[in-house]
Amino acid sequence: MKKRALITGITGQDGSYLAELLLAKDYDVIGMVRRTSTVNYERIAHIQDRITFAPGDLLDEASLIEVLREHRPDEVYNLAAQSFVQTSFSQPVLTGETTALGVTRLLDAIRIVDPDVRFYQASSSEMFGKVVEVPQRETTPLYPRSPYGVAKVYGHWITINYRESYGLHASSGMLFNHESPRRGLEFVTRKISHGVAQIKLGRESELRLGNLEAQRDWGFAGDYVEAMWAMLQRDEPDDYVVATGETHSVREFCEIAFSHVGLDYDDHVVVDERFMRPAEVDLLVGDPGKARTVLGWEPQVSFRQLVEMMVDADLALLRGDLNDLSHP
Ligand code: NAP
Ligand code: F7E
Repeated sequence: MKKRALITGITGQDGSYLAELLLAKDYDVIGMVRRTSTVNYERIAHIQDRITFAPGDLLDEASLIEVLREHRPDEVYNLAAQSFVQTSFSQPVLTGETTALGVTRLLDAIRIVDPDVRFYQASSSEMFGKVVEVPQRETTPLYPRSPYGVAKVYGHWITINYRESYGLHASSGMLFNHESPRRGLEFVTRKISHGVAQIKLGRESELRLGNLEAQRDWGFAGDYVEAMWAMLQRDEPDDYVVATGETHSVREFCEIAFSHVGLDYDDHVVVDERFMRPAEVDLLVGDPGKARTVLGWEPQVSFRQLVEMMVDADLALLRGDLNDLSHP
């Protein structure tokens, strides 16, 4: 019998890579999509005809119950969220409804429809925020620094609570930043790679950024979805940090991205207060030891390879060599 997986957030960066991975493993893939005024399937256009789409919204529990009743998945990957930290400061209540309470709605729908479903929650390194331990591991105390981080802490703990209260096979991936050519343009890595490509092609001259000293543990999204799948194949549900174990600053990302196309970031990057946050997460670096030992997971793409892959993809996209986001 073919396994069946439901992915919420299938139109997002991670949803597209996870759908590719599960299709390659011969799963039936059900993608939950919310109503939008225009279709936004750019990241999954190349696999769209192999996915079954199901209408639903994390804000509406009845729609989640309906999706589960109709499609009866074996595994549910909850990737949907209001995922942009900056927006969580201007829309804290919406962020809480989606990123925090949305997890409860989905867990409750699973409890009602089929408590044997295996559940993955997309937890985040933003939960560590103002870090109290370096590197951060599964047991590091949480200290979120944004409404997004606070909402993810809620989602993380409600997942643990449903596991302990109702015996659900519910696991959390505490994933550090992961990027790709399919990353949203508002996130700093893609903003830089896209900006570099625009400048290289003579369409822009400057790139306006916020805090260049922030440090992140950046990996490749295509590697990280492998860890999500591996967690749900374990007999016992659990929580895992997924990270590279290396940290780099936004400034370093700029240096490599600009120099890859023969430019100096100092000639083009302008610091702009508008992109600073009310409270910042200064340093993140994860310890992926448990994921390595228990899941056998290892990241394959290095920091430099990631930066160069993103710049090359944006150059190709802007030159018109690519017409969708199905690469790499
Ligand atoms: P993303 O590209 O922003 O995708 C978010 C997805 O959530 C989109 O498909 C979006 O649909 C969907 N969504 C938003 N609100 C929804 C709602 N009310 N109901 C149903 N769907 C909704 O995010 P990502 O980078 O792929 O991240 C995937 C998950 O991992 C998120 O939960 C994120 O918070 C978490 N995470 C990400 C990282 C990272 O570095 N990427 C690290 C740790 C954790 P539309 O296309 O319709 O907007
Ligand atoms: O910011 C700094 C900014 O928006 C990274 C989400 O996927 O990862 C992501 O959250 C850093 C911050 O990602 C700009 O201040 C400087 O320190 O790319 P970001 P994030 O906030 O780390 C976590 C793990 C998630 O879970 C989230 O869903 O870069 N920065 N200048 C800037 N950031 C942005 N966006 N734009 C700038 O101009």
